[in-house]
Amino acid sequence: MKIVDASVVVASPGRNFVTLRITTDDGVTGLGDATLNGRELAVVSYLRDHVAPLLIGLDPHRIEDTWQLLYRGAYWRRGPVTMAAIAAVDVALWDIKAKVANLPLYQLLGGASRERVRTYGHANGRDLPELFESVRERLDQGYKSIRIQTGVPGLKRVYGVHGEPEVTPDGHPRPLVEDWDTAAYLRHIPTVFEAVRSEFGAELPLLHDAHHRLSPQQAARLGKDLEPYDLFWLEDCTPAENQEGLRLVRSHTTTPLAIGEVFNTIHDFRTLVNEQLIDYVRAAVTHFGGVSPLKKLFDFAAQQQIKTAIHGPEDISPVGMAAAIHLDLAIHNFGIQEYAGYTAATEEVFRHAFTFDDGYLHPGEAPGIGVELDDELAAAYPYVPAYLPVNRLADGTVHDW
Ligand code: EZ4
Ligand code: CO
Repeated sequence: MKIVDASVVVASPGRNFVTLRITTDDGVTGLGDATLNGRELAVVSYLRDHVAPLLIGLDPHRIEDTWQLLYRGAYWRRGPVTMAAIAAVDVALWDIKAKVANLPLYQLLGGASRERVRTYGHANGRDLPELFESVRERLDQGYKSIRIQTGVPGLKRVYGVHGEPEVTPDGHPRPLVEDWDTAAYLRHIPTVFEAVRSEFGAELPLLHDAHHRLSPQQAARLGKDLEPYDLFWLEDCTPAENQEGLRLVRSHTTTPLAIGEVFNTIHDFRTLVNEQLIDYVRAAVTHFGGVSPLKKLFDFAAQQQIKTAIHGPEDISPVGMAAAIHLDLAIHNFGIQEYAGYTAATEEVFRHAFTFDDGYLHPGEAPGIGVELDDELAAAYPYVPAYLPVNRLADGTVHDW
């Protein structure tokens, strides 16, 4: 069996998605997600110009060898563009292998370790009434665990509470500018969790994403202040390139910690895992080089009683999400899966076997990862230039977003 084609489809059914399709001489096809929010076309070029020509003629069954060839063969290691491109190849090859075996991918990863995959959803609100309404909406949809994000008094726009996109006079989009004040945030968030607990009770698992905005000392204080509200986790409390910074946070609080959605190799987690500084590893299949390296990370994390929580925002395509759900079902140290859901247009472009029911996901029993891309429909949603927001302090200084 040989690879005869590797092509990239860019579609924007509500937001941009980049999908790789690999085709074999037997006519079997596999899909991989290569979406890197705000930098999509860099990965498109990496795949089209540099990777696709190398794949032609290779044996699609040699997944590990192809992964090593792309990772080591580039010489230039790591980074989100490279690792998103390699991820798309890895997942497309797993899709092909599982289709040829006539098995859903999770069966090739060891088979099911559970019946269904627990999820959490996002609740957002500018103020408490809006937030409570959002929580109720998620509960009505079946979610059993909920991430809480709110506005902060005095700030106009904060992560998770969406604003209007901005456009230059010549029509090119600009990143939305949000504003930030760490002191106001640290004062406000514990009052939000107190209110949510008194409205929704002690048992509802609650999460919060600090989105890389705090120093280790500030994160330690927030973790302590949130202890009475029994969080499921506090996410990305610091920009964790400085892994050693988590020692300070960890030594001051028992609030569980989750980190890793912007990481792209196991090396980014080395100190965090070896010293058991976090409780959940949060890398995405799409940004971490695929199912193959993510499984290695999860096995490494398991040795320190660390669980998994694959990144699953709206900007991971249903292809990347499907791969995640197969892995979630198969591994032993699964923790929880983030699942933001998709627009109706996205659901039409990407037909998927995975299901969301009563707050739980299941990958389905279709051979492969169980996703088909409708090219004709995809072509009706061309690429739309778009950026992630940026953050500035009151004096104009850029802050982490
Ligand atoms: O901001 O994926 O936990 N989820 C997140 C996401 C990220 C986006 C960036 O593209 O933090 O919403
Ligand atoms: Co996050």
